[in-house]
Amino acid sequence: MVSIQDQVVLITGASSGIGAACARLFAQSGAKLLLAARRLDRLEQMAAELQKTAGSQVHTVELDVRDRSQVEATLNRLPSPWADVDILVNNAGLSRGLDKLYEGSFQDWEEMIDTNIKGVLYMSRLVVPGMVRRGRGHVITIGSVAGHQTYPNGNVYCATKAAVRALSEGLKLDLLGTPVRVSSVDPGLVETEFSEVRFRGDAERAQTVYQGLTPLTPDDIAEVVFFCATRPPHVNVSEVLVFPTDQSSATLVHRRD
Ligand code: NDP
Ligand code: 8X3
Repeated sequence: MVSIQDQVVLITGASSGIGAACARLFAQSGAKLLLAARRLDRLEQMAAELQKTAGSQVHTVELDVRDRSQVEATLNRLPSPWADVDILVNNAGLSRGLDKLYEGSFQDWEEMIDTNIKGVLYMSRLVVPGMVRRGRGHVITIGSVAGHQTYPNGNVYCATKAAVRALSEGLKLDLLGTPVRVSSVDPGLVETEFSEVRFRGDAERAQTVYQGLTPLTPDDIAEVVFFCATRPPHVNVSEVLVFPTDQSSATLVHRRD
């Protein structure tokens, strides 16, 4: 395992779920954290917690990854040492709705496409040139089983995650010859705020997604992200598909009740 002590780790969507778990895990290993999300209050709370528990150096930024000019302005005015990102965790993402494509909401589609695809593009386009210039870096993107298999009513969300998978692959191809690594970590069902966001705050419906099975936890995924980041420089973990044992495909889930 290679140390990530003092490396600058930029995590998008660090205010909840997988992103928050990554922040906590990377903090324990002495990384300098650059945490981004729209809910700055949550990031500040986490920064205070990590400073207290792990003595971490944390910088927080309020960021909507859909907003290209905001992303540009924010990344271009990062103070030292935060501007020199060593590890970018492209985690911010969401699903909206679970509707038949021919009945879907234009607004939901645009929100998913703008966050999941354009957000990853903007972040990568603005962060990777510095990595290439400095001769070090790692981009780790949170994809999904949904990018491997389309499920009924998943249409546009699945399409965004298939796009993320293609972008991750494309970035890796384009970085050949540089030391910059690219990994895609693609989970199945993880219990986070994801389903509540998908169903716009309907907690009861969100709960049914995980009912009767043991889902992955955000920490399970953070550990995989951390594993990718701590391999020796000659090892690039390209793609990892992680399921709960109770799930064997995008649609096949074993429920006990
Ligand atoms: P959560 O809803 O718990 O977290 C999503 C995070 O994304 C939040 O921190 C949210 O922060 C951030 N986010 C959403 N939109 C934006 C935006 N426009 N700009 C900046 N940040 C944004 O869900 P998860 O932790 O589960 O999701 C993380 C990633 O994992 C997503 O890409 C998701 O698609 C993927 N994933 C999730 C799975 C699951 O079953 N949970 C399975 C497979 C993949 P804020 O609202 O404060 O901006
Ligand atoms: C999130 C997992 O199965 O709800 O990407 O699409 S799923």
